[in-house]
Amino acid sequence: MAIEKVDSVEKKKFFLTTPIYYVNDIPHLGHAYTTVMADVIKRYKTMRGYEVFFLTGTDEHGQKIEKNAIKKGITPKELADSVVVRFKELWKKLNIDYDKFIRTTDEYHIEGVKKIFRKVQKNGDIYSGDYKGHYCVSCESFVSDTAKDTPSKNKICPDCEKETEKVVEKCYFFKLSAYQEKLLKFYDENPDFIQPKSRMNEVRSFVTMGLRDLSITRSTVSWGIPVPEDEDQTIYVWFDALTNYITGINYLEENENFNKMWPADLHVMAKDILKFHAVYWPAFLMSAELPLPKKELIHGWWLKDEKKMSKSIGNVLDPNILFEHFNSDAIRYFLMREAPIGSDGNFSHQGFINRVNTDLSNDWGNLISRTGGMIGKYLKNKFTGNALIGAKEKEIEDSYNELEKVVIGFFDDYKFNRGIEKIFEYIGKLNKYIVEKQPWALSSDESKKDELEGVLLTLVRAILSINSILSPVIPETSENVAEILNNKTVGFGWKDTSDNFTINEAGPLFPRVDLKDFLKSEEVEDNKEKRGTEKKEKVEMEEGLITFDDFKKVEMVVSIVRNAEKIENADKLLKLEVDTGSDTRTLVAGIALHYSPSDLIGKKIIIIKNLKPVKLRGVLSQGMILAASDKDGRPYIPEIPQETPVGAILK
Ligand code: ME8
Repeated sequence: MAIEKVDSVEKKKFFLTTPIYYVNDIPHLGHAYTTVMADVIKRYKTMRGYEVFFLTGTDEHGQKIEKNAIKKGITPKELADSVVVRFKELWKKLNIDYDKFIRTTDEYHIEGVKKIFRKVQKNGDIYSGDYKGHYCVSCESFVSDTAKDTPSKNKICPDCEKETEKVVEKCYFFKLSAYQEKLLKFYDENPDFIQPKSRMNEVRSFVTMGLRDLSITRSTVSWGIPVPEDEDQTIYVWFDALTNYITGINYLEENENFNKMWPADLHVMAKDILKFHAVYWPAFLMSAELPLPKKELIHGWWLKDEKKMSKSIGNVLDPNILFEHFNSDAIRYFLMREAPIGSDGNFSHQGFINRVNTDLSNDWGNLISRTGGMIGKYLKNKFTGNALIGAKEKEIEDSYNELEKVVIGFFDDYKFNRGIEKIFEYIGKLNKYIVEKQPWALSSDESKKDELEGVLLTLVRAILSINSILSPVIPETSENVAEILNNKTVGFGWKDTSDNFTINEAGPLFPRVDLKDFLKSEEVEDNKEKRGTEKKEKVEMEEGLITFDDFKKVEMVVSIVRNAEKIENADKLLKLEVDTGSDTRTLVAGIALHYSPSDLIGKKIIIIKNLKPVKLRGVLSQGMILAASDKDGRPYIPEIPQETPVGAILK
């Protein structure tokens, strides 16, 4: 296991890239997956002591973009400019901390591509000829170099199964065939170059079958970088695009920074573009006398309705829809937790919501709010420094240290789903520990005060420790939790925070989302225009009325009052601790003139659970008690039959 590396890697550089995405369409969940993964890797590697440089960007030349722009009646550059904004906006929303965003229409890139082209030419690997064969515009790929049979009419692309175009044109070829043996030797010497190994085997057998020389220019496509000294042709989009990995770190000047950063430590991508990265790219680099990337991490596809999510199939999910209900961490978490890196994942709304509600709302969010609630209730948010740390508490610490080693092992291997799974097993253990220790029982016995403090302190330390190793995946939440627990210690190790400190009160971190609401918003998205007109017609008739759907937005649940007390200097206010069946929370109610605390303790009430929390007299009220009110404002709390279960929903 790689844990020993922690100190030895200090200040080593780590150059990390995503593919540069085509600007023929707006980003979807598949693009988000790769980019979130790279961001998680950046944050994790930074924690491990590396100096990380993260490059992403857009691929803007080629026939696909040219055709799309013509269809839209705009120039390719106009199309690119509008789509680049969409990518950048989404990366911002998803908290992607890239260091550089490269566009292949950037001048330094264009000059850098010309430079490597000249270099490869000078080294004798480029010759002119005629290409006769088929071209897949969707993959931007010469089909006859992957399939050796004679191209027939309407040949189907073996990769995307779309119809190809017949192409006969003058071009320059790259002597790919001359690199077959060199590539096989490189794979033998670097068996970990491609992860997972199964993909390495695919690459090896593809190369073993024989490589044909590759056309690296086009004379029928004008939207591209002109070939140096032959402006009738443009450079093939893949030769142009792959070069971004070096032009993005200043290959043009080949300065100190370039020499420090290159070779890349990790190229991340999906399996659709493996051949370009594992065969063509190393061959181009060998020819240009540059070192080869150290590793390529190949993940699977997000599928929808069992098919690869892709624009041309029309089954893409725009992550912006998810933002209507979830924050960026929920989306990041789902993507990293759900699919094992090498396999495909099928996206379903149900799967998404279950994962987020179960892990983030119930397990992680609840552990924090429960712990915070108890510290507020039993310790008035202040530890006194008398915590008693017993054997059970020591065991919680030891098992965290064990867990951390396992998680580092998985994360170093980019098996994020496995590492996260282990973290959540530990979170489950902490929730059980609360049940076993029963802090509520300890709190009613004055002689057990130090033990109570020990339990709550151990929970705070465990939460802080977990919070730190989860931070690459859910960075925003991690900052909020550190804020709540008043401790911003980062990095690895058990967070042995001082036992004399105060904590801040917390609102819910991941409010639960109802599947029906979630699905409804997608429907709304699909039928926006239609609904717009319907709405106008109905609005006059319906003024003042609410729909059943409006009503359903209000989450009302039967809860039980566990504790009630007066709020100092506020005659009308009572502070209630209520158990809602899924959590314990604090409410502030303006009923103190008519109900005493003892009237309420043990009483079942109805609360509105999804009301935005507000602070009243310094106390955070997370919801509202339902009560009738007469003309003088006297409250009447409805009686709930005693047998009604806590957590029952009113509908
Ligand atoms: O291929 N599931 O760009 P591209 C998972 N410009 N990942 C997916 C996905 C899905 N359904 N769909 C897309 C190109 N991706 C070239 C790359 S690099 C020098 C040039 C992700 O916009 C995944 O990373 O088609 C895949 O490899 C990439 O987007 C393809 O993006």
